[in-house]
Amino acid sequence: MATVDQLSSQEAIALEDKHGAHNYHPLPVVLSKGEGVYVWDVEGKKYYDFLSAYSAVNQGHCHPRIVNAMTEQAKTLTLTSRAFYNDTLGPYEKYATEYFDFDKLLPMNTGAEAVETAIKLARKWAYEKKGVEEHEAQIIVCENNFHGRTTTIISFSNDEGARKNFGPYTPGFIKIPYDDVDALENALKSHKNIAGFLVEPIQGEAGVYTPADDYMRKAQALCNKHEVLFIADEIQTGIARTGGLLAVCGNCSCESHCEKQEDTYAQPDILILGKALSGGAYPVSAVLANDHIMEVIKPGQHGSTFGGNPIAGAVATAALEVVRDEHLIQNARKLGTIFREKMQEFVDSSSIATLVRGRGLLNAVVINDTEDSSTAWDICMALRDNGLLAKPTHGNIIRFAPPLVMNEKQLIECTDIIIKTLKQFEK
Ligand code: IF1
Repeated sequence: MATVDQLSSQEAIALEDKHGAHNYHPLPVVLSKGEGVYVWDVEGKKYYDFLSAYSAVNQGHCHPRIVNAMTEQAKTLTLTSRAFYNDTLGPYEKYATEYFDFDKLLPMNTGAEAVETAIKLARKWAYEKKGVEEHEAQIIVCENNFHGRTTTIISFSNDEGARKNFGPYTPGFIKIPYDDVDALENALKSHKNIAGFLVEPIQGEAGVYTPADDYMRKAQALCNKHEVLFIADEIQTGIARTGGLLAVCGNCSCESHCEKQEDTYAQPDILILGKALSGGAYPVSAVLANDHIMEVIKPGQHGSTFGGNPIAGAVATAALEVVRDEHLIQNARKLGTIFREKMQEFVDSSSIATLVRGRGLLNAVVINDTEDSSTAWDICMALRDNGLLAKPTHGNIIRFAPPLVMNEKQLIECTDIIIKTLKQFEK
């Protein structure tokens, strides 16, 4: 086979185009190296990464501690399957359950698998604990959700591209508007077979749509009242990204764990994690719940060949340690505030950017053009040329989510790049 290390960007793109399925439309930049907040393309040009692999690389690219945990484990034992025990899973489960304050963890690999796991868990709990009649369980979800791409998950999406011609769809989901406590209450009152309410604390794909500060707390209270499981998909928002250990923590002030502030804090019954659980080094996801819920799953009823494998346990433990030891929650909160202040100042006098929103270091800028225009894409191309990588979501919204190991000086350099670039598009 031909050596790949001398590929030019054009050649790499041509190869993917010819031999790969066209299920993505990437920004034309071919990356070959990453370190901390930076990535480099094959021609050696350096960029600030403002996507962080959709918030998987919160700890920064190739974090030495995570890479070391991974390579040491890879040299020792990689996979046993769950037919046998291994000596990293137990310690990892103990560490992670204490970290997030749950009794039990169920390990999977990708985010979508973890969401599937949560759905199965909630349904089984509804039949066996709540007494819902067989095959009647319903799960409430929100409009414009993004929870992954399995057949069941896209069944309750309202994104045409994600759904169309992939049917028949899995039944058992009720869709309500996001950030609407009354709609949730009505749904809970009008259906008696509800197992759970599955929700993103901030809707990432919908354009970093940030709900009212008390939405999560009120939703949780309603779920409790109606004996319905409150299921938080923190795959994108969790693990320091939004300036709390979890985004359900709202704007509470976190040290190594959340101070459970009354007005914003919500404790999910089922917590779904992925992405940054490994710092982007490896596909690691997890579902956490307390015993009275998790105990409905018995041997043979759910699992995965790679779930809970030794590398995953070693990598996830290191990734969580980095978040704690490097105070990434506090850094995301501090830098997020600076980012929004700087961008708001620009937005106030800009004709091209109309709005900045987000929490911690998960932010978005809304571009003053229609959803089907190419303006946001063109801006991302110009950002690329100016040394910063970001991606549009929903046509006219640009998401800005750098690794959380960024420092203040770097962030200000980045807001300067972003503002300078946006100014090129001022009408
Ligand atoms: C892609 C979006 C982000 C997620 C939430 C579950 C999953 C995701 C809240 C599934 C995954 C990713 C997948 C990625 C694009 C990306 C994304 F733009 F589509 F919405 F991050 F914003 N729940 N989100 O955000 O996790 O199975 O992918 O591990 O390429 O599709 P997964």
